[in-house]
Amino acid sequence: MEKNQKLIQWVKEWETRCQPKSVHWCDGSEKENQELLDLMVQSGAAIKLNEEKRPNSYYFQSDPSDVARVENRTFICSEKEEDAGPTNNWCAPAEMKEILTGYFDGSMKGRTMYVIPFSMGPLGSEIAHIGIQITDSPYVVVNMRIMTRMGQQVLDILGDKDFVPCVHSLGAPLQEGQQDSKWPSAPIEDKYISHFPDTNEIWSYGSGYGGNALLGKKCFALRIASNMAHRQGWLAEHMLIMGITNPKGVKKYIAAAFPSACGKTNLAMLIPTIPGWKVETVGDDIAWMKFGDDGRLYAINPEAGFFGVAPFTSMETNPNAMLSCRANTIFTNTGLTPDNDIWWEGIGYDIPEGTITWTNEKYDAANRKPAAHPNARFTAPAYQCPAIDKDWENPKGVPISAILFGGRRPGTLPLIYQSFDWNHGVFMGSIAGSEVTAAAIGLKAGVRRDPFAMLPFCGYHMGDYFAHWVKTGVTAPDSSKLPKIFNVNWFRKGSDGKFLWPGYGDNIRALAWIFDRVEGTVDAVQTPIGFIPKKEDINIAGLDGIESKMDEILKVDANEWVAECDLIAENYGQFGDRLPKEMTEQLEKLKARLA
Ligand code: O2Y
Ligand code: MN
Repeated sequence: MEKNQKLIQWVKEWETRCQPKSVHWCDGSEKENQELLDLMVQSGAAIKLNEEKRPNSYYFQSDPSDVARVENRTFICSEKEEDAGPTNNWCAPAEMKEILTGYFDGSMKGRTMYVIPFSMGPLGSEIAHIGIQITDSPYVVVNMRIMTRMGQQVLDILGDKDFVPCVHSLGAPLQEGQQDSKWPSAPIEDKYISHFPDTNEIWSYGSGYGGNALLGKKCFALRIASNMAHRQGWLAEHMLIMGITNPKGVKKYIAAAFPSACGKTNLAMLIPTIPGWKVETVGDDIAWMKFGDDGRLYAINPEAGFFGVAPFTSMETNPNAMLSCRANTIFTNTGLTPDNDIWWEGIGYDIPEGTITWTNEKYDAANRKPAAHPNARFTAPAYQCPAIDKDWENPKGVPISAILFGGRRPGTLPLIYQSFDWNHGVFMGSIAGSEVTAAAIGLKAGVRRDPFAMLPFCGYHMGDYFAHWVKTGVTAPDSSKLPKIFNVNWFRKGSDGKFLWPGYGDNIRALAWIFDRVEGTVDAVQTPIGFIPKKEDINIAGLDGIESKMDEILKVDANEWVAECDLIAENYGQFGDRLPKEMTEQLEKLKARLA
């Protein structure tokens, strides 16, 4: 059948190990997809939603113990421990493979083993890469069909070339006659999300949820791809990609990195509140970037769908996301209404009487349990987004003019500041983070640094990753064509504890300044931390009561920044001699400018 001998051998090896009852090679067809969905409806794993309200869409409830990525069960298994760095859990590859071989032994008994050929990136793009995922989860297959380009056409392109082998098992073998559960998975202590960067392999065991199981996303497109990019001289980043067109019809693309749960999907799909501006979406989560023949940095979205957070997505906060999931969508862990539609907190209308929660109980406002899990998701095809960019599948990618970093910072950071140069921009990325107040979730209160929003996703030593960014600036074919770098902070609060900036569609007002800086049509004020806008250059027309807040919104307080420098130095300490000297220099220069 297939001529890729490595692939055939590899599938055989895993079939022997996992002992499934059958093996199914996914062709990605509509028929195959429907058969899998029907199978899951019959088994009780899925519910078909109301065809009138939510055409061709399905509803799933996960096991309550399997609801999100599990960072403490995620491992980078590089040969040398020091190559994983202080921000990753490490285990020696041989040791991890021995442990996991034991777990995988017979792990697919009673189940079908699916072989999913998938492309991260437009088929045939020079920036794209092919993976093959083995899984015993039909839920994973139907999700991968939305999130990636999947099926026979990928095998046709693969030929006898290399691929990234991704193995996944739910870790729930079925004994003869045993009734399956609605969401099979293994207990938390038996879950392993393991990456082998030296051999480009992924072995994931015990979880059926999101980033743990849809291996093309965080595991491949970020943790393994960041290693490939490091070796090969490109960038694999946790960044949205958007096109912005100004009222004169000039268009530019930007990429933006924000920690998880900072509104990346909302920004990628923003509807501008100032007339004449247009935003179009290329991707909402991941960017792969390479220099093109013209010396500019080009980005593709390696994904083909959105795995978006449902709660608090509404026609008011993100109409484009709501319209993206209007049909042909998989919903996981939302509430389910009596007429078989979905509902979640913040959807913008009252909960219908008789709604069932994600834990399959009748919703009862009195017991304070939400209808949707806070990490409930919709898996929706990207082409359904009304704002999808015409070049979102361009195999060449789109040229990036600006890169943004950001996080949730109630103090210290102004709405926008621009770096003085590339290395200063790398420094800005390296110190990004969010302020954590939620001691309740087991984190120490304070600034949680999330460099480049890659803390959970950088598959190698973070110090080497900073050095890779520095090197990208040095080796760029034409340094004058490098993207300009900015930091944004939508989350600054006033003394009353309220957000100063309105956010959402009004973020275009900050993006417009960034656009004009890239165009070279607007001046800036030089401060110790970088260039900030002149107050009058931010368009605040139509925003009630904002004028009096603009000083506070753009404030750079030297005392706050001196304290920030101490925190940066403390955080940098963990990287030891792998911290590039350029970052230490940037910190010293910042201190000198503040003095
Ligand atoms: O909880 C999960 O498994 C999903 S995590 C996720 C999904 C889509 C986009 N970003 C993220 C993230 O954690 O950054
Ligand atoms: Mn993400």
